[in-house]
Amino acid sequence: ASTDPSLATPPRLSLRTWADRAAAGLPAGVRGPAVDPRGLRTGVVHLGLGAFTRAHQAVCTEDAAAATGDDRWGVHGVTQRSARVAEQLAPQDGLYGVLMLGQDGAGAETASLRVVGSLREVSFPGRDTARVLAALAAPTTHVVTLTVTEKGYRRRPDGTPDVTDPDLAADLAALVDELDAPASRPLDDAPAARSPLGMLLRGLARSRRADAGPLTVVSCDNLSDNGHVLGGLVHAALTSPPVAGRAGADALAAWVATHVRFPSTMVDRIVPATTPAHRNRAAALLGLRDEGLVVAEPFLQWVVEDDFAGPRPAWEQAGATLTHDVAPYERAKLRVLNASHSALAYAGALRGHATIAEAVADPDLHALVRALVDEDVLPTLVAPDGMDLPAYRDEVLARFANPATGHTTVQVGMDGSQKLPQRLLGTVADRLAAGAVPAASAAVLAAWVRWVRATSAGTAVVAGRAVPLDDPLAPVLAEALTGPEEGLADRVLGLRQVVPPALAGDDRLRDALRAALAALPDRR
Ligand code: CS2
Repeated sequence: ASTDPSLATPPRLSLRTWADRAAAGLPAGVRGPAVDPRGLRTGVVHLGLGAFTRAHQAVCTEDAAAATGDDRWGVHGVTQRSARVAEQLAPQDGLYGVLMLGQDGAGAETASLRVVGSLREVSFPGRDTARVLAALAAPTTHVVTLTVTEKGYRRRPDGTPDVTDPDLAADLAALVDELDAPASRPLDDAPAARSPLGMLLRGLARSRRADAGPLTVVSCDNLSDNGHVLGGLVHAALTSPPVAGRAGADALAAWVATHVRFPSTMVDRIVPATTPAHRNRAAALLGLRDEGLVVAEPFLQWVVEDDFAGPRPAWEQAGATLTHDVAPYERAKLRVLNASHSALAYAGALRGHATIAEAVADPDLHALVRALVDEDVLPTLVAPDGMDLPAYRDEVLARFANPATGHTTVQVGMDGSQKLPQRLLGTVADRLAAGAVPAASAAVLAAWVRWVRATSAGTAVVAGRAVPLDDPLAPVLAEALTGPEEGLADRVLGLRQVVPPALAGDDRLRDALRAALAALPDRR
């Protein structure tokens, strides 16, 4: 039987198939790498090779290389726990597409695709730790970037690293072993790194040992003050047990203090999980199958603290803002965008809305977000240079309303215990300190609590599917937050891993949360 050739799976994206495709002429809306990937050397190691960095930093880094002709800035991407992304990208020579989905002025959907070539090497720690450590210690590596999500930092509420975390503990043991090793001992049998912080610390130790020169470590996660948080974790890990007191630990801490910088950054781009439908759509545009495809809205923003120990890509030539003070940008983004996102995720999912776009179109939820931003958040912000905060709010809500990306409430709702302290509880603390009761923030907290209860009880259903609780603290949350209504607000505020002590004892917050929980009963 003959098969219809139009139904055959198209060939896989790679340097060769891409070159053939480009030679045959590209359709409108499809473009290739801004630089020839084969000409790039590796100057950046990225820890946490998820979808976000592929749609954000890797794009800016490529554009910076294209704008300057500087070929030092290929990226070596390192996955976290799974080999999947490495397996998707290795057969594609690191090439992947960014499918940009938006809306034109008349509300019609727009789609374009860009193949990115800045990712030159891909590693999976379970297999390639020695290779990653060597890359971190290479004199040609000047910048390490990270997107490892909030939970990836293994940070205790007091800002110190959680050395009881088994993965970090294993990495610290490996670090101690290497610090104790005589300079003559070869280090090529390194155990696999299990945590991003552990990989970084071990890489820094190797870098010092190799006298590889200065290094800049750039956190690109949604943590307030992310650079200082990461620098603080590195410092604390090196100056407390089990590492402190080892021969070499003090020297390494001192070397880090003089050779390594940890600038803060604000990153922004909505990047939903890639679905099979997205892949089919990209294949239709590209004529090639792309297993590494990522999806993004058209918007992209990056604000980077200009505090580098050595050379860096000229990201300012690729649309990034280099500044001496990232904090006001970061705070505005976390408190306006991310807090509203979480509000829509929890309140939306509880109402059965599958996507953020559906949730923000629900008048009650739109009103909740407006109250959150206008009454609680905006009074806590100082506008960064040239920024109009109400206009920023409107732009954020318009981005949320873009239905094209299909960003889901369930995706944004995951890891609430890690996200809410960063995006919501700072606002709450500031409003209480100013003598105001943040009622809308309490309503968002209540929505999270209802979502935790529903997901742990198995009664959360979105788009016809039961949704489980997806949170690294799931057992703790289920234990504390399920059960009787009586005392629920106290149990929420008593969550030490989530709620800082100053808020836990605040009667005004307790009353506001009680009222909010009463107004939003469990759904059955
Ligand atoms: C979202 C963010 O999933 C989430 O928690 O709020 O990933 C958000 O899409 C990005 O921060 C946008 O820059």
